[in-house]
Parts: sequence; structure tokens; C-alpha cells
Amino acid sequence: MFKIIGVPLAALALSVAPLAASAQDDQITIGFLPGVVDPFYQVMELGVNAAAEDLGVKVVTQIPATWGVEVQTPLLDAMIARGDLDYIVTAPTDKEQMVGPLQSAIDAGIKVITVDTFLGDGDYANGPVTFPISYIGSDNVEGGRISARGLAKAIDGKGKVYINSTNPNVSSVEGRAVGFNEVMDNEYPDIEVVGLDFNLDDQNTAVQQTAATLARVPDLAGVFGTNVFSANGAGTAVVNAGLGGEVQVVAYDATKFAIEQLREGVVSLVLAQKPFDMGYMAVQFAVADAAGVTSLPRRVETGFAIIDIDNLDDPEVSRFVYQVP
Ligand code: T6T
Repeated sequence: MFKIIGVPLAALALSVAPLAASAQDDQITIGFLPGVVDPFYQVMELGVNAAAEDLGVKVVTQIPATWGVEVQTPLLDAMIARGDLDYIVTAPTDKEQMVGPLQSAIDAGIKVITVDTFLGDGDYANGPVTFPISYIGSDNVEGGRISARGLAKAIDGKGKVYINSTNPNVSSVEGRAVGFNEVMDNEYPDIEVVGLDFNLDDQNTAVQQTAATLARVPDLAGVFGTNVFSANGAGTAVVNAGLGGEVQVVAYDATKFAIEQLREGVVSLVLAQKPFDMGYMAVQFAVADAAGVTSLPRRVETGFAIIDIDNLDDPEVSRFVYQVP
């Protein structure tokens, strides 16, 4: 575990490079605990590892096999129990229920940076939870608004639409639905949001739920899939029902599958997040904090690439498709 005790700030600033490259005991050690195994977090892991290599940091990674507090908490507890971590970079799987478990990390002297999802309301300066150094991730409410406008355009501003999402109380997907509903309510009087289902991060469930909605609402015009599992499940159900191109899908998260469906005309818009940036910057923030930097932003929005049929082959856009080995 890396220690700074009683070292003047000026000396700290000068000592960053030697410290990062020094002996094993002095190396900064970061625990990386994302939400679930999926292409989004796999790309984030590439960012974490790239920064760790560039900055001479050790990383211990645990990726939960399934989404949820009950899976993430024991992995977190085991990370804390190791006794050698200086920082934990994590995507909390519930904005309230992960506060206590992550407070235990703080109590054990481990600092916390959240990526992709946040705790409380995400305002670490003035909100109900202030212990994380920073939230580094998408502005998901804005992403929901972009998705809504994209879907509205694809269905000529009228008709019934449906949201397939993963879980309640998760800041990312919750924000996306909020932004989506806000735009539909305020800007598109002829569009009706007919339902919202939670698939619990299971793509097969997303397929079944979307199929059931297609059966229940035969004049459905569009679907918003709020993440990898939701969007890919929704797109699959639309194709299975023989409605590809008739029922429009907007896909949050740029998997190769979503891009294929965009090419085939099933998906009309793909919103790529920047998970590599999230992972890379989180490690940079840990190193900066360890060096005594005190003005790190408490929130960093990493932005999007908006991918449609007209730009999907532009290398400046396609570089944001989640490329995983
Ligand atoms: O959409 C991402 C992530 O932003 C979200 O918090 C959870 O789902 C994903 O990992 C995609 O599956």
C-alpha cells in the first residue's frame, strides 16, 4: 500500500514520477470492480490497464458475473480484506445500497472513485454522498434525451414507443429513462410511451419482454434499449417478429451486434459511450490524488459518439464501437 504521511505538497508534486516507478511496496495499488461482464466494461478494463501500464500502477480486477448488490458486495469485501489497496475504481450496481459497502472501503483507508454509475445523486460536492473522489462517466440523462430525439425522428414524431431497461435504482439506466421520458413528454405530443420493463441485465429476458410488448401493442413504432442487454434483446425480438425496419430500435451502447443491426436497418441510432476514457481517467485521478492533487473535478462527463447509418463507417466515429478481444 502506497503511503504519504507528513510530506509537504510541493515535495509530493515533484515526487510523482519517482514514486510511480519505485519499488513494489511503494507502488499504488488499485482495485477495479465494474458492474458486470459485458463489452462496455471490457473496454473500460482496457482503459484501466492502459493507464496502469503508462503510470506504473498495480491493478487488481474483479468483474462480477452478473449484475447486482448481492454479487458485487462480497467481491468488494474481499478486495477490502486484501489490505493492500490504495484506491477502488468501481461502478456501483445500486446508487443507495452500495453506499454502506463502499463506506467500509473508506473506513479501511481505501479511497473510492466511481465510474459509469454514481452513488446518491452523483453530486459529490453537495449531495447526500460525498466520499468518492469523483464520478467519471456519461451524462446519462442527456444520453436519454439524445436517444429520444433519435427515435422520434425515426418514427416521424408519432406513435407508440416502449423502453426496455435493466434495473431500477441504477444511476446510469435510470437517468437514460428519465431523459428519454422528459423529451417525449415535452417535445413530442404525438408520441406515447407505453411501457418500461426491467430485464435484470438478462438479454433473453429482454427478448421475451420486447416480444410480449410487440404482441400487446401491435402498432408499436419504436423501442429504446437502455444498455447492451436491453438494446440487443430488443433488436433480436423485433427481428424475430419479422418487424425489422418497421419497428425502430434505438440502442444505447455500441456493441458490434448493435452496429450490425444499424447496418441492416433494424436499429436507427446507436449511442456509444466512452468506457475506455472512463477507465483510463479513473486511474489517472488515483495517481493524481496520491501525488497530492486537491482540485480534481468531482464529476467528469466523458461524452458520446452518436452513430447512425450515415456516419458508421467514418473512422472518427467507428473507433468508439466497443472492440473487445
Ligand atoms: O450501459 C452500460 C453501463 O453504462 C450501464 O451502467 C450498465 O450496462 C452497461 O454496462 C451495458 O451493459
